[in-house]
Amino acid sequence: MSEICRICQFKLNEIIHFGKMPLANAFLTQEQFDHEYFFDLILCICPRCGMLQLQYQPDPKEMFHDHYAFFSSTSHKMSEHFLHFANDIKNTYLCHKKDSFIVEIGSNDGIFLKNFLHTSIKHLGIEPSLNVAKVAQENGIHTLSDFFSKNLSTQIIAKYGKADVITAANVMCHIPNITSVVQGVIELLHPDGVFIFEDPYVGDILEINSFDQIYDEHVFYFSVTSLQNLFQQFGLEIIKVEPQKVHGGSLRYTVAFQNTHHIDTSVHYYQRKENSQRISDPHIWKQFQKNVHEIRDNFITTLNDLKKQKKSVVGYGATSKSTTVLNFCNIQSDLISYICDTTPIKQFKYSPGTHIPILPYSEFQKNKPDYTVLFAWNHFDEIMQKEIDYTNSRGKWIIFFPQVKVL
Ligand code: DWN
Ligand code: SAH
Repeated sequence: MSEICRICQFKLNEIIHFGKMPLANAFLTQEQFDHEYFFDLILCICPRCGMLQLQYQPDPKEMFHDHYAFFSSTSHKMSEHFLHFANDIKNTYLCHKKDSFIVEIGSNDGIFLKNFLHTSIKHLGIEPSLNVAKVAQENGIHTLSDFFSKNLSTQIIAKYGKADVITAANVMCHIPNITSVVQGVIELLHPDGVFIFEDPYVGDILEINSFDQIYDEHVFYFSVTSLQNLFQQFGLEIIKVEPQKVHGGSLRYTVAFQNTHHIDTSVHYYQRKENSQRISDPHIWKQFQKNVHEIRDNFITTLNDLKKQKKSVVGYGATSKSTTVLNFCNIQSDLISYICDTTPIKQFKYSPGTHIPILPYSEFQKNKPDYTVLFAWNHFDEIMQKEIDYTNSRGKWIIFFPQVKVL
């Protein structure tokens, strides 16, 4: 257990203890039920630097390996999101440079870097989960299958030189030794280069009660304030902050060496906002804790009522996030008969901890249920577009943020 802050070594304050949890992406077979791994999921805050973090995170090698279950390209909207992201970078930072080089940390199946194929921009992805990295490699995307760290950046420089842009999407918040990552970025980044990353924003988690963002892989929950505290120790600064609609509300941070770039007003805007919200104050999180318990009770009551009425209820999207909800609420297959998901590696397995069957999407198409719990709520627009016939034929959706609701 790490009861001290991973960044400033100050004693952490507990915000909420979710109880025992399995690994969010450890979908399993029946034979594996008896050997399932559980750990204590405890969200804490550092009263000194304001960084929210897990008290304990399982070993990264247990989570990211050669059978990692999340493939980024399962969402068309996310593919569009990364196309726009790539175009922004090309237009803002790379168009006037010759021989430019971009590195992505946590490149997964190549959803972002594919936009740099067939251009004059050199690219490299760093992705420790071998099975997803292989998909990228098979599509011609240069990918090194390893965990990014200070040591790795020395090897990258020796082979490819310094990077003009380093990106990371939904990755920085996964890495416990974040100071080694920042040191690696400092070494790898060209003196006038930029490091751009995005992650779910703690302000949105607080605002909409999205407690399902809290699971093993997400060791940190960033605010602008806590990140500034981190970066200033290393001679870096945030020069721009841009809100993103993806993953239930994220922020994109552009970071550079101190005094090399103009600081956008968005940075001051978020700092002031977080100050007035008192986002780093442990007391503010008491209300969040209350809301989370209320959502849990209402969700269980809703599902029990539907069971009494003999309604059919299934889940949509076997997300990592659903592992927290299902285990925290102890929901099993008597309340949700299966979860449909388009990812082959998850299909015909069982959800971690509460063992609900995961079935292919075709099952949902064949037998339309009365009620569907939208576990992939962050892809709401995309899924509503796709399922318009279900909704029009009186299929009901259950969502749980900011509170439990039947649509
Ligand atoms: O941070 C992380 C984010 C980026 O991705 C990782 N730690 C793990 C993962 O989190 P997640 O599993 O909660 O991500 P998603 O994108 O919410 O997962 C969506 C799931 O739903 C996937 O398994 C694919 C599935 N899906 C589907 O079956 N039909 C998704 C869509 C859009 C669909 O139409
Ligand atoms: N960037 C993608 C994937 C996010 S999921 C997207 O936004 O959709 C998190 C990814 O980070 C996984 O593919 C995981 O294997 C990778 N990852 C975890 N720890 C890492 C590390 N230390 N260095 C690089 N990648 C890492």
